[in-house]
Amino acid sequence: LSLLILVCCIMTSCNKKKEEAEKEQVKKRPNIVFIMTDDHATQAISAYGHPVSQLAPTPNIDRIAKNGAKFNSNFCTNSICGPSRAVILTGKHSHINGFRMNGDVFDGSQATLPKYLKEAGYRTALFGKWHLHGLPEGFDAWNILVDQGNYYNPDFIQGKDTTRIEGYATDIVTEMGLKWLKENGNSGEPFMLMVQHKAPHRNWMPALRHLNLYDTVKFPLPDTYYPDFKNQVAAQQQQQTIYKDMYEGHDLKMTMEKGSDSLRHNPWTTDFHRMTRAQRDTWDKAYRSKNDAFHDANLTGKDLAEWKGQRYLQDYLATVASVDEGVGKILDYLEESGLAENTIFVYTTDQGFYLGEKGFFDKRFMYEESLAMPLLIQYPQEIPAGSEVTALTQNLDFAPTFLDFAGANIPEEMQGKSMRALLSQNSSGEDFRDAIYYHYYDFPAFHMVKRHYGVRTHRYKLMHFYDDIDEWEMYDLEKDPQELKNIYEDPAYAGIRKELHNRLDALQKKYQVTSTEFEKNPKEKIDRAYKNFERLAGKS
Ligand code: SGN
Ligand code: CA
Repeated sequence: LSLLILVCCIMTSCNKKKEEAEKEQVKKRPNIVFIMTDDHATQAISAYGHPVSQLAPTPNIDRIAKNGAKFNSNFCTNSICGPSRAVILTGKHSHINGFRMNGDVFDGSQATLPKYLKEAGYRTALFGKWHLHGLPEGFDAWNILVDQGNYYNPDFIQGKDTTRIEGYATDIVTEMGLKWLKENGNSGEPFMLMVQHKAPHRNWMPALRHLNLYDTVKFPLPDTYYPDFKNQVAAQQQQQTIYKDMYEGHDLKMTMEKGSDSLRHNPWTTDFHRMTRAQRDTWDKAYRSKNDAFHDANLTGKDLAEWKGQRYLQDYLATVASVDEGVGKILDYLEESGLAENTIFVYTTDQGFYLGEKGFFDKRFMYEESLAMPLLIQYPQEIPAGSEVTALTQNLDFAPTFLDFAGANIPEEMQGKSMRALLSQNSSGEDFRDAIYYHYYDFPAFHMVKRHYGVRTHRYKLMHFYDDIDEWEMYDLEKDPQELKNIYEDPAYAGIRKELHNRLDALQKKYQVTSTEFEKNPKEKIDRAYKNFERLAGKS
């Protein structure tokens, strides 16, 4: 009997040791804090060096670049909100995960990053913008903004309840993330926390403390502010030009006349009407003198167009200020609590954005500003401080990368690649991928950017706009980084054009793009949409 007891004791102690060792293993797996904003242009992050961002710096976001890696050629696969988020969750292109455009409903039953991480023993949490319709799956805790979310006093969905929370969306979402971190960060299990802001999405409403932040700053407008769109038919027909398509009230916060606080064209009651009286009073007071100065100036023509560009940049960048403060708060907490060392900290946004390049706001096009996504990652244990990654990476690669770091299996069916080796070896990654594939579907829709797909290599880009037009565009990004000269018909580039077509065909084959992906819309539907948007803009 005593022998039996002895054997039992040894076995129990062995098991305990094993359990402890396993726990230790689990503990060592990195946490992931993923902060994603909505529509944050690379040009508006000072670590990327664009002149606009130098006048409106983002010191906290820049900390990540200093401590870790900055990606210089990171791109989305489909430059629009819901689709980018679906790609990030699944590691699969839009035509495979089924979420091609904003109106689609995400099939939540499919395998996703949080589900895989949960299986691997991670705790998972999500706060803020979801925008995939349906409710999140695979998260232990979540609280999401309704649809696009509102800047002031936004409605949140948690479980079955929808609740309006008084305050400013960016601050509320940051606090939700922090609270969860404080309660769960040191539980011993690894975790993934996703903090997803509305800012700096349209209609660019800054926090009350930032309403006058950039009033005295004159931001440089791009030298492509007045393009001629020669041989760029889709660009000729878009509706996202600052000085033609912004709503003077809703977007630019312009008032009817001097001394008045009533907004000019503002087709929705959703944004300003939900402010409390006190919030609205502070708001009106802050905008009154700058709006009155505008009325006094009597601007027309280019002066007016440029004034609008300035107002847009001032508001847009002021919404970024609270994002940056929030990032700082979360970074501070990770450092103070000792969690930073073992946490992969990611800052990104759902797609790029225009700050007046080609006269544009919004995104959607496969041109550089909206194709590019800022991406900064720090992880002191594996990523050398101050790294720069020039490999052609995509949002498609996020899920495989996080699973790789978590020591979990990367499912075969994921179409992206782990970027872990790029990060840990600080290799230039020239051979990581020689070309990326892109496909945008959301037409006819807001801003009327035509459906298109294409390929981008390190140096060239080829794209095809289809549906109610049939137009090819090609750019030499080394000679023409602003993509002003369409060289598709240029005989000097005939060889390269052929090569790019071959690459495109090969990528479509690799990613299983079938002919059903190129469906055209009925002409009546397109005509109706043009009319509807004209009416909404107050032009007819
Ligand atoms: C809203 C915006 C559009 C924007 C889409 C998609 N208009 O409709 O300007 O392109 O969202 O944005 S708004 O006046 O209602 O804000 S996305 O980031 O969600 O894809
Ligand atoms: Ca977006």
